[in-house]
Amino acid sequence: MYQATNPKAPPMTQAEFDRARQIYFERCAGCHGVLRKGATGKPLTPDITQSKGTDYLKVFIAYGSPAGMPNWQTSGDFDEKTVDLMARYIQHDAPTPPEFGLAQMKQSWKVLIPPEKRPTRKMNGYNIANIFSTTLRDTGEVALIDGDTKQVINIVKTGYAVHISRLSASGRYLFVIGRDAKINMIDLWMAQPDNVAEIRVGLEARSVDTSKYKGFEDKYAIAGSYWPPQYTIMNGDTLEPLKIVSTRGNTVDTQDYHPEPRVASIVASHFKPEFVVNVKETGKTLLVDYSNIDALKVTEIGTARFLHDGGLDASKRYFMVAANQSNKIAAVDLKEGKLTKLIDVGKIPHPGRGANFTHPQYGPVWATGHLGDETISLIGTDPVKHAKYAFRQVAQIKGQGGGNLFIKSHPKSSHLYVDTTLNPDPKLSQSVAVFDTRALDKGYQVLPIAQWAGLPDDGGAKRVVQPEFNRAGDEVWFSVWSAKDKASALVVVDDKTLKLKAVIKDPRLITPTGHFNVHNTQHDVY
Ligand code: DHE
Repeated sequence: MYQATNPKAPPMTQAEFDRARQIYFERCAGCHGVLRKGATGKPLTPDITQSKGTDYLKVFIAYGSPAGMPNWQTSGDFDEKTVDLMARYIQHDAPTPPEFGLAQMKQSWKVLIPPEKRPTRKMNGYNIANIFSTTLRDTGEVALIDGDTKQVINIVKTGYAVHISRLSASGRYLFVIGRDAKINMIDLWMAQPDNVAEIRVGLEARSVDTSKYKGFEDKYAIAGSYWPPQYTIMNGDTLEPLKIVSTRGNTVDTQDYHPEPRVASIVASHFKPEFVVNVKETGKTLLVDYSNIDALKVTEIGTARFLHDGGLDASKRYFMVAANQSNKIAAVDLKEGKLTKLIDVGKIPHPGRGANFTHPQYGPVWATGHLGDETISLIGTDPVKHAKYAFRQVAQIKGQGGGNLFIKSHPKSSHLYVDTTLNPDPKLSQSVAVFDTRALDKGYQVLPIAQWAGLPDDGGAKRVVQPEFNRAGDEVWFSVWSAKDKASALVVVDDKTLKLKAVIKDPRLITPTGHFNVHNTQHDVY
């Protein structure tokens, strides 16, 4: 039996405990925290879970909730036994994983092709700016897809349950981070683009970006870890780890010490040689000046707790980041280095990088959808010509339902696409809502993306996730995401006509989720 440190926890064998610990780490820690103190998901410390009891917890794990808790059993991810296992496990004290410092990073670091052996010019005929990097979540790979021909260029091996892709300032290198904190650096100039360097920066991570300021293009990469809670600055063409900085510290409001303040989104400023590092549990946005990393200057801006994802406004001056359990968006001024405003929005904002468009009345706005309700909040972002609307929620429009993950527009488009990936109703999770940004009050049109994919009726969840525009801004890509053993596809929609343009099917496209167009990601176009 497992020697429980908590006498009231239900019994488990050592083998059960080890299996549950692994499952928790892979499936649950992202939302609830390694130490289970809660963030996107509720806290699950034994004082709370034991009072609920195993039966209650089992129902919650099996069926999920409209506020974003996945339905682990009914989706087919967990069987009944696993649900029971996890319900018992979370009533035990959370084990603390080991630290991960420079020595471990160096051990994992591989330069597969050193810079001097890499091509000196582009060696392929691809229109690199229109390549898409699509996350294949459960295979630990990304698919590089030619946006012009819709053909798969290469399937590149990466870390476990890849999270995001980001580009170097030049657009040549693609950086991919796995949940296991493995970073892969892919050279898009190679005849067949592939990995040239890799490293692990911790045990769990979600974010990576590169230096974008003039004079520092392609010089540094940065990755934020969930565990250990820290960020690491690396050499931009080899991934050699240069500087590791812990984010442990005190929360913005109660100023209590937090042992696990995880690094959520990171973005590179275009205004200064700075990385914008958002620390979830302490609710702090750090502006990390990389102009001299031996004398690192960090501006600590108190924002709000449980920072998650966010993006730049159209001028790129303001970083708009969701504090998702505070139901707020923090607008951080990257030119002045200060918090401009905390803005109240709907329940659990989840913008991805958000969507920028010009509203007929309010001028430039940045928009976010919500996990916890059906609204889309519009925030004015032009303090010069539209001062009275700036950094306020100027409108709240109604979408299909809660469970929204991503929302997208493009400077050349007059459409706003809103997914409802995590809504428990398959009708909603398998379709997207499209608004005309010139007439938002007219409501939305529903596109049946999963149906358009024409996949076999194999019981797959076929969740539609993450609208992403191509380079030209005239087509929008979606993933139709089913479990590992079920068929998935990508669906491409013509932005003008809102008609189906192409379906990309390939047996290698297993569990596609996020996708990142090279040009739009490189230049923060969204
Ligand atoms: Fe994500 C972005 C964390 C679950 C797909 N996700 C992010 C970012 C963070 C984050 C911190 C911002 C990175 C940045 O911009 O630097 N995501 C988490 C979690 O902690 C969470 C809730 C649970 C977990 O265990 O990981 C989680 N995310 C998911 C998924 O289940 C998704 C839908 C599918 C998948 O591939 O895992 C998913 N997350 C994405 C995508 C982005 C993202 C596609 C990038 C959005 C963008 O437009 O930049």
